[in-house]
Amino acid sequence: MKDQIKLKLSTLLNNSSIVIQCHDTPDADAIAAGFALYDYFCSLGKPARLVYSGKNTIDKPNLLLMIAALSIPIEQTEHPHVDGLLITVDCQFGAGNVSRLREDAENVVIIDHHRQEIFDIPRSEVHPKLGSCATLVWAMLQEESTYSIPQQVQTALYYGLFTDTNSLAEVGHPSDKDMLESLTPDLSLINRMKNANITLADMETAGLALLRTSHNAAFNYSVTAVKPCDPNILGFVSDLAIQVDAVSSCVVFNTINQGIKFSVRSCIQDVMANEMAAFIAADVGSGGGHVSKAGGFIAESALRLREPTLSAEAFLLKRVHQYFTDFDIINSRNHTLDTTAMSRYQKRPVTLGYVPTLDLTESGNEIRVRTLEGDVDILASDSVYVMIGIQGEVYPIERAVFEASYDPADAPISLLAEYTPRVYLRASEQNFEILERAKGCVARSHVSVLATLTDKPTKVFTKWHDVGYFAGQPGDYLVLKESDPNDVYLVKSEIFAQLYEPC
Ligand SMILES: [Mn+2]
Repeated sequence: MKDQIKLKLSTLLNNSSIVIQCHDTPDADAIAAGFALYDYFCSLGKPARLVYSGKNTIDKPNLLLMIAALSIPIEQTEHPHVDGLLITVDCQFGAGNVSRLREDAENVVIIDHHRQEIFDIPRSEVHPKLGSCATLVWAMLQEESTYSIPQQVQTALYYGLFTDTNSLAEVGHPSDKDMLESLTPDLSLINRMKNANITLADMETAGLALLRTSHNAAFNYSVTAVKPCDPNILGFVSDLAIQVDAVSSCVVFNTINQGIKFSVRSCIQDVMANEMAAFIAADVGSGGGHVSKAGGFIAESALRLREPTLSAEAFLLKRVHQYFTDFDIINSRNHTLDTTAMSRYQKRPVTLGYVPTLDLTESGNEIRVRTLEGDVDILASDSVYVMIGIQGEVYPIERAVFEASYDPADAPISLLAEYTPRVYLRASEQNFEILERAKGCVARSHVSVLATLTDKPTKVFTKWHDVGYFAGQPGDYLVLKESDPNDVYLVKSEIFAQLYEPC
């Protein structure tokens, strides 16, 4: 995470005053992220204000409780312009869900985790894969050694992620997990807020939504539209829908806050909820989570550009149906690929990383490696090594296979990864970046493969993974190892040329 953040908060301290603005009709995540920034600046003696605008005054019981119990000094303002630095959190200055507190875009900073829709503000930190804006601010605060996060701010950050991910059910990004493990929130307050979250009107909305479910019997999916309400209702309805025998994956959505918020659930291997959520939001928003529960958000403005005449419901139904009809599914153990149409390539001598598991901990101990794709648990043993690919993917490899396929290399390892994998050792309560212990290695070049460009979204069930699959977009490469025709996998278009060359 930290190598992805360009803006250091301490560089903003030279402004004489700072206004932090949440989106209109603020939610817990916007308030939490704003409050953490407010506390950071104030603790370093910088005058700051935490504000929101728009016609709706905060009135949800859980938010009122959060603000009172954590002493969050948020104010509603209609002042048309502010001096000093303006930071918009959980939203983007100039977008439709946040009132403009200033005519020009000068001295503005954006800190947000939605899909980028404003491109003319140079100081923007926009990370759409994160579960909450609270996570982003937390990661930025990790870079500030002069500041340690007080407990009421920790509680706010925790609650921001909690409410943005359907009570943590849809958490998927490794940085979200890192933050959860590092915080010590006031759990009794979290519990009180959790039980003041849904109104009687929300409950009635959930009941009505259940009557408006459309079901597809060919693919066993359902789509449910919910009237505007608390986003947690989406999780509640989808958790119920997935229990129906004729439903093996479902999408529940509503339109709020200038966009579409949706939850995805799946209980079958052929559909990973996080990957389905990313597919639904592709080009118009962001989606993610984990294999059985996920969610996402689509910005109204992006949807209008792409599909000017479709309603939100029609768009959702179209994308969901596309998801079930567009994919090629390839099972590597049992495929009928036409290898005569594929070209021959060999592996380039790229430096990968490896660590013998006994360099990390004693034999028999559990090693958890946290990656962008999820946590990988490995048992330490003399015969198991850990491999680290150039995109930060991590997988165990038999020592004997490693020694037959790779040569040690002195060249440094560099990753093109959004998140540098971390090692968690429960036995000794340590955690650190895996690259600190990794050595370099290079594949022996005699490995040759057959590969072809895909022209459709493709799911590949590899021989290495019993659960789940790899999902690729058109333009990715489908690769088959010549020495083992059952070893089929996908390589992202942007890294294929770095890993393989024609032969
Ligand atoms: Mn948010």
